[in-house]
Amino acid sequence: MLLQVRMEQLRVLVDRWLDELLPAISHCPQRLHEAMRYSALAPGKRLRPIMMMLTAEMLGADVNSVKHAACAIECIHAFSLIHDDLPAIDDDILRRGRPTCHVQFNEPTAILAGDALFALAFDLLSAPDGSVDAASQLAIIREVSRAVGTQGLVGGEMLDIESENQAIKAETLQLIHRRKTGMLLECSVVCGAILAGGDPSETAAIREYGLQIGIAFQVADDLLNVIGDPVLLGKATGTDEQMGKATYPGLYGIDETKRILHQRVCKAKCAIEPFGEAATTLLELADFVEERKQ
Ligand code: GRG
Repeated sequence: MLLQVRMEQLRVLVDRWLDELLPAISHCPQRLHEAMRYSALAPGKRLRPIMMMLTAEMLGADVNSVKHAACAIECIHAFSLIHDDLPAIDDDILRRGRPTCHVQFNEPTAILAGDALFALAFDLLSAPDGSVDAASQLAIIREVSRAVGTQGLVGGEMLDIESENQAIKAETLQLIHRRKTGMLLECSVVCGAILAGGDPSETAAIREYGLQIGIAFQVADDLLNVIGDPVLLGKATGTDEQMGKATYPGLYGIDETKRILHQRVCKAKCAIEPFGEAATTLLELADFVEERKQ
């Protein structure tokens, strides 16, 4: 099956799950629930849950078996986007082709919607689930906590802010990209492997795939911020330069950045070669990360 068709099937499934698991607007506090649903259900790629589902599938599990964890990761992603767009951080007005959460609602509501999505994520990860054993559930909670904390998203965002308008070294830039973006993508595939009962060597190979794809994804994001189409992306371009952000095109130029991106994608594909034909979709997904326009 074509990768695009499979991704679209899984995206629709994730949206159905999210619609079911997010609090209803009719429940109090209605405005908060409206803001949570506005951001979490906005048209995005759902790449992290899709990667988790494809990893579980590669190891022989049913995609439905990762439902709660997949939605938890997407809630955390939506949370990070809401907070990233706030006036105190990037001050963006457009996300996923729509006004950002604080523009559509207001700043306090956006902050609280992000916080509530974060809490919902851990509620989903820890919910009693007959199909997952307690040890695996604890392992994924730990994995997600680490991907979000000071060594993950939050720490990466802090380093990113501190690096604005500074001349930084290549290693620092890589660290920022790995933490700010890479860790949640890596965590998505590792959770998929844990939930599917992957053995330690399988999980290590999948972690390496996630690590490389995670960095590649942010390198591609840097490129798209320079040469991408804002209509396709659903957000403004040129913002990194305006904010004095540390980026790969800024440090290496466009051509070298494309070469680095290709190198990361090759490393990712190499890591999952041992899975043979079962890895076909994740291999194609690696190419998608390199070639994506949105
Ligand atoms: C505690 C979760 C948390 C966050 C607070 C604000 C912050 C710290 C971190 C920001 C992290 C961030 C927004 C990194 C950028 C990652 C990135 C490239 C996002 C775009 O992902 P896509 O392209 O978006 O998958 P869609 O809209 O398709 O889901």
